[in-house]
Amino acid sequence: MKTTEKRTLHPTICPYCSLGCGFFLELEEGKAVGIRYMPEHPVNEGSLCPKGNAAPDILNHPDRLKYPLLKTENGWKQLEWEEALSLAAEKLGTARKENGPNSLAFLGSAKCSNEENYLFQKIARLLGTSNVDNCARLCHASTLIGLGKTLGAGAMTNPLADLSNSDCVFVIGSNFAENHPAVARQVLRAKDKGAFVIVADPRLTPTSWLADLTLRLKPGTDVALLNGMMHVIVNEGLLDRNFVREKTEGFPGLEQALQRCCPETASRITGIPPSEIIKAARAYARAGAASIVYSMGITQHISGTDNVTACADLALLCGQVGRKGAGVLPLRGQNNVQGACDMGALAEFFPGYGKVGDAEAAGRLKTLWKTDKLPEKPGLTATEIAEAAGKGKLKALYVMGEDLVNSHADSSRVREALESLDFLVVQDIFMTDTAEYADLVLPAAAWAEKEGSFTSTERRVQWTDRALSPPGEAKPDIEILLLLAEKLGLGLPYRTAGDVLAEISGAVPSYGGMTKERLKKGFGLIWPCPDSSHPGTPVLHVGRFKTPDGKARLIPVEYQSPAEIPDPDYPFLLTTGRVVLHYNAGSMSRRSKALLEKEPGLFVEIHPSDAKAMEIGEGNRLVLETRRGKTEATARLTGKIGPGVLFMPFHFPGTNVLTGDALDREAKIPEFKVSACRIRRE
Ligand SMILES: Nc1nc2c(c(=O)[nH]1)N[C@H]1C(S)=C(S)[C@@H](COP(=O)(O)OP(=O)(O)OC[C@H]3O[C@@H](n4cnc5c(=O)[nH]c(N)nc54)[C@H](O)[C@@H]3O)O[C@H]1N2
Ligand SMILES: Nc1nc2c(c(=O)[nH]1)N[C@H]1C(S)=C(S)[C@@H](COP(=O)(O)OP(=O)(O)OC[C@H]3O[C@@H](n4cnc5c(=O)[nH]c(N)nc54)[C@H](O)[C@@H]3O)O[C@H]1N2
Ligand code: SF4
Ligand SMILES: [Mo]
Repeated sequence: MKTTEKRTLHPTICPYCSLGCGFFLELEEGKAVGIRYMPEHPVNEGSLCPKGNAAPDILNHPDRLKYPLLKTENGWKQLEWEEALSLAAEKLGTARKENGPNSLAFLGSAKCSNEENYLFQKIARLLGTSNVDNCARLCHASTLIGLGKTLGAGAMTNPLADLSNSDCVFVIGSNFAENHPAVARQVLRAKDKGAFVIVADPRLTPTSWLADLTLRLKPGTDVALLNGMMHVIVNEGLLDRNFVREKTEGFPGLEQALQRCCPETASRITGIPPSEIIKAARAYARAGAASIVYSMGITQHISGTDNVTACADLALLCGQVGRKGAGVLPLRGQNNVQGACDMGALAEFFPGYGKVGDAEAAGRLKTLWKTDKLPEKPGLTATEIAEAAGKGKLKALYVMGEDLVNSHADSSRVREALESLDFLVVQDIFMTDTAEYADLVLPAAAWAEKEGSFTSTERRVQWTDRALSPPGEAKPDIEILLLLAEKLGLGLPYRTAGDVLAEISGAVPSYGGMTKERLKKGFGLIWPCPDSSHPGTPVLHVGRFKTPDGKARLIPVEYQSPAEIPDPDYPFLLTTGRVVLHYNAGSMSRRSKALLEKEPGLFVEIHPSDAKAMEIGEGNRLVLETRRGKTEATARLTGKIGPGVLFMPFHFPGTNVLTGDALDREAKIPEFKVSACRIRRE
């Protein structure tokens, strides 16, 4: 802890996105009064984006939840913790006894620490269910599956700073200039050294301004683009034959499948001229070291897993992985989504990605947890909970830090599902639209009000200490969970986050060498860090892949069209995403005056030619309608999207009333990036 005259400086990590930028909170008389930059931090080197700069607003906001609240006929009633947790334990226990453990479901939080998510999934599994998941299901579930089956690990292969060593950066479906701003610095450094940057995105975004080649493909056509590029690479002999022979399996099958997708075919599907597909293929394959950077434009489709698989195939074909400057970089979303997944807050994975259903993985965990019973089948994913609740299969839901009413697809269905539950607990730092449906609301401490570890997108595990006290009677999630476990009779033997981390290091092999003391030194450790003398592993897949036989898999995939495409009734293609000033469903960023003043409400981008044809002017109120529902937004005219396409952020309530719940068959991620929509002036 550093001190200035009156103020104390407390090192911390940004609570918004997955980059894990560091800064100092300025404290005065126990209150957060500002921030101070941390130039020595290896990720952000001092700078922060607008959300990081506004982070203290979260801590000080008058809306913070301060007491446990029970819903009564006369509104919310304040409860003592003792009463609140007894009630939660009793209701969970009753549902379990009357309807079996799988009538319970648990949504973990990518905003909470590793220790909290580990405990959360442990409680669920000790109660007998694997119905535990987190928002990665809406985000990078396709990465976990797609990179898992090709490379053997569903995580970023190289650290962010290594992007500056790439000779070619292929950005596909990522708008990092707005959503992971510190990444832009590394790409600019690569450009300084002469790197060629390709950006494949249906929209022109601030990231596009970094591009030497811009590929404005039709939404949902990435497999065709990637197959078209690979076709060129194979036919022109630009592949890395030695790498393919020595380090991969499956080339003949891929080679054969690629013959069906020449650049002309890819062009018909994507709308990109064949010459540009060829140019991109040559630039990527010929580069000494090339990286693929991708994010939601790739993952949030019914073909999300296929998209990710095709990205991995491209990298493998060209030997562009496992080296300095050569890698596959899925930019993760939330500040601890990587960690929530590593900790097993996932329906189909135990901590450390042992598969639920695999007897050996279960055996190891049973020994560690000293239990003779664990769920044998994968549970319901976050995206299957609504349906199960609607059918009456789910009776009680415990939500720790997720605003599913505004972040899951088809909000009306989510609302109905929440209404049909016998019991809903929501543990959050603010009263969200989801919490409004709860029977019991539990007030949680925010990141700086507790201690624990958080894993960033580059697998960097960092520890933060408590800087200040939570408001009112709010408690750290870890404390709430430990008290609840006691009431449930689960008898978990920890007192602190450090104790939980000690168990994590036994349960998750890549965290084997991590202790609170080691994480606090410097800027954390990058997993895998298997033992106490291991320095961490910034670059994955050097020498061998993380598959059982050490070889990567080349897996062919075929283009399939999105679940819903525009038709005469719903002629527009609506795509949804993000802007720099707000964050996800907005519970945090909409509570910052500085952010809200600059971006105050829901808008929809429309191409000027469509606006003209429909006599829509800048700032007009529009009604948007899909097969799921209707919402209103303010029109913004821009040529940055194509004709026939609409773009909306989901930072304000309303957007997900429109989106559909068609799921990727393997990863169960919804297709947030494509819906058929119609519009009219209000
Ligand atoms: N400012 C800000 N930063 C954030 C967040 C936030 O809400 N606000 N959220 C965090 C989270 S949880 C996440 S997951 C990340 C997400 O970060 P990103 O993935 O960068 O976010 P998105 O805006 O959802 O989508 C990225 C881009 O994909 C493009 N796209 C849409 N459809 C397609 C397609 O079919 N193909 C291709 N190639 N591109 C397509 C969009 O036009 C968009 O520019 O950001 C994190 N950081
Ligand atoms: N249409 C559309 N929908 C999308 C997407 C899209 O691109 N388009 N993207 C999807 C993606 S990638 C994601 S990741 C999801 C995100 O979906 P959510 O995870 O639901 O989004 P957030 O708004 O970040 O919600 C996090 C919640 O955690 C609370 N919180 C913050 N800190 C803490 C804490 O320490 N403890 C507790 N208990 N709670 C805390 C916040 O107040 C907030 O209510 O949205 C998805 N939804
Ligand atoms: S880039 Fe991400 S981690 Fe860094 S300041 Fe912005 S929101 Fe925070
Ligand atoms: Mo995300």
